[in-house]
Amino acid sequence: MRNELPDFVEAILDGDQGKSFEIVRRLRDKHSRLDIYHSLITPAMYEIGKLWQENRITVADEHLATGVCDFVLSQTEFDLLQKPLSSSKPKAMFFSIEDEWHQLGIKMVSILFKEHGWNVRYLNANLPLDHALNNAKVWKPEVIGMSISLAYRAPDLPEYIEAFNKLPSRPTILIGGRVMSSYDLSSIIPGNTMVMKDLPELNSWLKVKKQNRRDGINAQPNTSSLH
Ligand code: B12
Repeated sequence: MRNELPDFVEAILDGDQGKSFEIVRRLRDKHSRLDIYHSLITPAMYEIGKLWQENRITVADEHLATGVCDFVLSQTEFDLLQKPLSSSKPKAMFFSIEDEWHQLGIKMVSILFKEHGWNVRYLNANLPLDHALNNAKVWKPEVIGMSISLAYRAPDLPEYIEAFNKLPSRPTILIGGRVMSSYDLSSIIPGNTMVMKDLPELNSWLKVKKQNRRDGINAQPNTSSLH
């Protein structure tokens, strides 16, 4: 997929939805969603970040590229259109914490959960704790996934985790995002939280979960990724 990366970056910077989508559509014949998210769209957005940081593109260019990526991501979700809640499927909710506007990563995570047969609520970015908590109390998801990109937002994470840990439904809490893959935050993250560095790690966990469900076992988190 390395060959397509420069063309994809150019297409999103041009605001060219057709070309960007066409690149992804062609790759989808041979590659999984996971591969496309991990090896094309994520590195493309990191490259946009680098160009932005080096002042080689403007904020407007970066916004345009983000919008096209979001469009392409939504297209990859089309064959997973969710039917009304299916009681046989487990539930998972996802969001980025308050004042955290980065949302492409958590959107990818939510789509991968759908692909693995979950009922998903994707609550987008910038979700204050009380609203997240209310939704979790009423909907009772088995998994709550949060994303964080900005290092300065990390100090708020423990408050979210502690609040979800007190829920009687005892959800599994997943945390990921740029901050989690770039820094060791184990000192501020409560011990029973699953911190994931990337999508392949998430995908392995989802596979184990699926297999355990088939076997009638309630999957225990992989202790290697516990912090
Ligand atoms: C696009 C972008 C924006 C857009 C976001 C729009 C949107 N709708 O998402 C906008 C313009 C809003 C924005 C604003 C800002 N941004 Co910005 N942004 C970016 C950029 C270029 C790309 C982000 C992105 O989409 N990446 C692609 C996704 C797919 O990657 P990801 O989030 O890491 O997710 C992957 C994994 O981490 C993982 N993952 C993510 N979440 C989860 C969750 C779980 C449960 C799991 C399992 C896995 C997982 O899976 C994903 C797929 O591989 C990055 C550069 C970068 N390197 O990321 C900067 C970047 C994140 N931004 C940065 C900054 C500084 C800002 C601003 C403060 C700038 C400003 N001065 O205003 C504001 C803050 C706004 C706010 N309060 O949130 C810095 C952060 C630096 C830091 N140390 O914290 C970066 C790194 C740019 C830079 N190089 O300086 N930004």
